[in-house]
Amino acid sequence: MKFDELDASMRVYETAHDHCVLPGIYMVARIDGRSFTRLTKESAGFDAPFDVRFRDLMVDTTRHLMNCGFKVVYGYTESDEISLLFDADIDVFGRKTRKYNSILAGEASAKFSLMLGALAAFDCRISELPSKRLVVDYFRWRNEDAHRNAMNAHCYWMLRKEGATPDSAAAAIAGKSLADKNELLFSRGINFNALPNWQKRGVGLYWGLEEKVGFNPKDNVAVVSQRRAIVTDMELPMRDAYSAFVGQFLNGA
Ligand SMILES: Nc1nc2c(ncn2[C@@H]2O[C@H](COP(=O)(O)OP(=O)(O)OP(=O)(O)O)[C@@H](O)[C@H]2O)c(=O)[nH]1
Ligand SMILES: [Mg+2]
Repeated sequence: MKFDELDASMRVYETAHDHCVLPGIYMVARIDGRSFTRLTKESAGFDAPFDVRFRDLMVDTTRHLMNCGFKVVYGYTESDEISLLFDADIDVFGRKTRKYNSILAGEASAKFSLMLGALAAFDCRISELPSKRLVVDYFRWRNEDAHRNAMNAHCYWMLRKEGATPDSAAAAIAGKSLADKNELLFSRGINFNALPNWQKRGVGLYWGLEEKVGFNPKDNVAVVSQRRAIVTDMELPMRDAYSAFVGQFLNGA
């Protein structure tokens, strides 16, 4: 068989089931650390429940994903996950989900591993959302997941640090309401409301303008110009205010 024939006959097995997201459907990718419960505990020695060094690795990975060839209008990270909202009109790779999933998981794994100095891997999945309302609901979901995770993680690690075993700490929290968990923390002197917002709400990244001071040697004067840069927001709003905040990235789309 000639190479051209072989090429065409084999290529079909790779591409026949390629899935492309239809025009007009919003795409959101979620990239999640693989087995990070073990990674954060065993290999890297991160503080629990929250570690600023871990947060900054996730933020820097998010920034990298916003700069690696896909038009991302909003990035969001909490715990070991990253969500990316793509521009509504994105058409890179013909909107083939195979390319988005594999490239984003690969770029995140490479960037995070290089910064950590140890092997770390991420998976990736795409949500296909047919309305602005569902995009807002998606980000509300992850924002509220961050809040619940933070409450559970603070309760769990407070009990562990008091000497509870992993099983007894988990059992003590299971089935408790948010109010009960709040009380439990308060009884040990921890005011959940006063904890840093990035722990309870996650971190948002979006494009803004940054001033850059240059120098014009001809006229011997300083010149200020503006350029696009990624803003890292550690003080995200909650609930309806967060819905309105996410809505601004969909305006004009
Ligand atoms: N110590 C520490 N752990 C963290 C921090 N942020 C996230 N994690 C851990 O990251 C893990 C993320 O949870 P999951 O994604 O559900 O679990 P996973 O082990 O990664 O499992 P898969 O995603 O299914 O592969 C949790 O166990 C968190 O405790 C942090 O700042 N410090
Ligand atoms: Mg994970």
